[in-house]
Amino acid sequence: MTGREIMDITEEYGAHNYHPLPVVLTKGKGIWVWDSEGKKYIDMLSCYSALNHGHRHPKLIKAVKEQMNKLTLTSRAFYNEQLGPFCKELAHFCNMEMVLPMNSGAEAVETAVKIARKWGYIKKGVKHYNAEIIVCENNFHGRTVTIISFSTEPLYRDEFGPFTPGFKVIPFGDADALEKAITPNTVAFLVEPIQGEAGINVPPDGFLKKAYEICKKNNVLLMFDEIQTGLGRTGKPFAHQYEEGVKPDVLILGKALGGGMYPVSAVVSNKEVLGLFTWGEHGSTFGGNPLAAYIARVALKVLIEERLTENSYEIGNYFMEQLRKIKSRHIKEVRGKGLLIGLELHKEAGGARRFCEALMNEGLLCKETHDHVIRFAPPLNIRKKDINFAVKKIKKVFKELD
Ligand code: IF1
Repeated sequence: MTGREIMDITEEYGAHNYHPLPVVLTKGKGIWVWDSEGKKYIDMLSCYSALNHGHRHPKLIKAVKEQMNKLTLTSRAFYNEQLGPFCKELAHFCNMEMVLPMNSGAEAVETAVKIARKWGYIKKGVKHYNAEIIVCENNFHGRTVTIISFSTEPLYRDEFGPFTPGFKVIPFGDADALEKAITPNTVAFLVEPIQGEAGINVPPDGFLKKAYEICKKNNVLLMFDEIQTGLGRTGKPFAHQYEEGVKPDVLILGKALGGGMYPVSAVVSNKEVLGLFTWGEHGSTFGGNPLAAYIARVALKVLIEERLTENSYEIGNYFMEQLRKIKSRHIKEVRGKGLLIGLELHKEAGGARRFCEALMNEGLLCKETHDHVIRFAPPLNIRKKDINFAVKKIKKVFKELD
């Protein structure tokens, strides 16, 4: 089939819940992908940070093959040899005590919501069913009915009610609003340390620290959704580590935990919280299967061994510096941390989509987020010379579209 035919069949038989760039990818290796015509691109999206290790990392391929040749699924009706070591290694990596594995990010967020409510009833003494969870405007935590119930984006929400109650929304980055929103029924504050989908929004310095202190003082669980920002993406193992002394009660991970191979997500917390689940209360057919668990173990190992986090920090800072040097009347701001970078255009620039299309023609695959932000989030093992190549192309596009 030609690229055109593949796009047509996808639109004919696949639901139209996406609007992809007109490129059909057929192969990937490291930071590179190839389309159906053999054209080569740098992947500047990394599957929304699920490809922190790059495409088809050899050590991860080896892990998949090894485990596939041994055992793939067991269900949680039985033990398997990978789950325990995975939980231990991930807990240690997060400086926490316990892990509950799931598959998609949204499932992990749902799991966190459930355990926060249970903690509220059992430990905090909130009356059934009065538990409230505070979230932020412009949040993105996934697509389930409960999660979109507290989305503030009409597109994600409006046609899909009735909604799950029990959520309160405050402005992102506003510690005073958090303090005011807390009531005796508040069980948790759920927040992305950097808002990804909203346009790579970095909160004001000190916000996470203040949120931590406010939560401590009021006996409210602090839950960080680091599904997108975690595992080295922002130049620290976790984005919340940019602020000293901040320790979440619950950490929600996904995307890159699967090493670009397989969906793996997890809720990581302490025994006081995650220990409250008793058997039968929660679960998943695929969550914690030996294939997933082994892949995630190797994903963590590679992240550490190959210093992907450190590279993300160094190269991310370099990339951001270079982007800030680009002179164009269209650029409003370049922001981010590590290799999670947003370039915001002025409203008059005519939208980010046309820039992404022009970048695609130059061999860079980027995706706009909302209408005016171009996201740059390549695999974390990208090198300086690849960044130089990319910056040259980005400069060219801004010159041409000026
Ligand atoms: C889509 C954007 C990114 C997430 C955070 C939970 C989830 C996500 C912080 C849910 C997922 C995704 C999902 C994907 C595109 C994407 C996205 F386009 F919406 F803007 F990354 F920024 N928490 N993010 O970022 O995880 O259930 O999908 O595994 O929905 O189109 P999931």
